[in-house]
Amino acid sequence: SARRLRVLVDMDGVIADFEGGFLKKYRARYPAEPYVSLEERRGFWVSSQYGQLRSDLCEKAISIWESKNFFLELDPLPGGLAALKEMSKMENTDVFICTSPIKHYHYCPYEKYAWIEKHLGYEFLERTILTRDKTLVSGDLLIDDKPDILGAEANPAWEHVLFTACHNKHLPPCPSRRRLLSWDDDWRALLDSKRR
Ligand code: BVP
Repeated sequence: SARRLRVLVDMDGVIADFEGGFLKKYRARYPAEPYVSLEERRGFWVSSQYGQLRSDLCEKAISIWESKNFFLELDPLPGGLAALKEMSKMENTDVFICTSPIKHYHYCPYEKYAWIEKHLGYEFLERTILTRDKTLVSGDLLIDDKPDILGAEANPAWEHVLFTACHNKHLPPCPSRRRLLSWDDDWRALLDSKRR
């Protein structure tokens, strides 16, 4: 069929290692403070879990991703860059990175563009969407590690496929929600399931 498939891929927790980068820099900056290991992570919001550990740790956590070079220096997650590059070369397929920058805007939006240019090339900036509301973006698939993706549009065009991350791997199985366990999982079959 000539119909093109549009795939939206989240950045933090899907192609960039936000959780690993956070924990490494938090422990370096606050070596005497308690922390949450990746095994113990529950819930999407790192800041909430640190705030529950001890109330003052919420703002200490936030200080990490509000710092210069936090987003720029995130490591790529295994297989993510290769998957995006392969997807972008597939016939009848349009791939976009769809990511929500933090509202502390001094570094994050710039560094997200710089990270994408560094790891995927300048041309991929043409395929980059920064938005705080992913429900307004139309696509066939949204591959994202955040369990609840809400916004102004109550019925988004995409099917949200939950990308497994340390914070969501313990959620009870939900029959109506498909998962991608990692980039070693069969993402090609997932794309094919949406073609017609
Ligand atoms: O830019 C990331 C980090 C930030 O939210 C954005 C999530 O974007 P998407 O993955 O949905 O595209 N972020 C912020 C906080 C706390 C803020 Br207070 C957090 O705990 N975790 C987190 O990822």
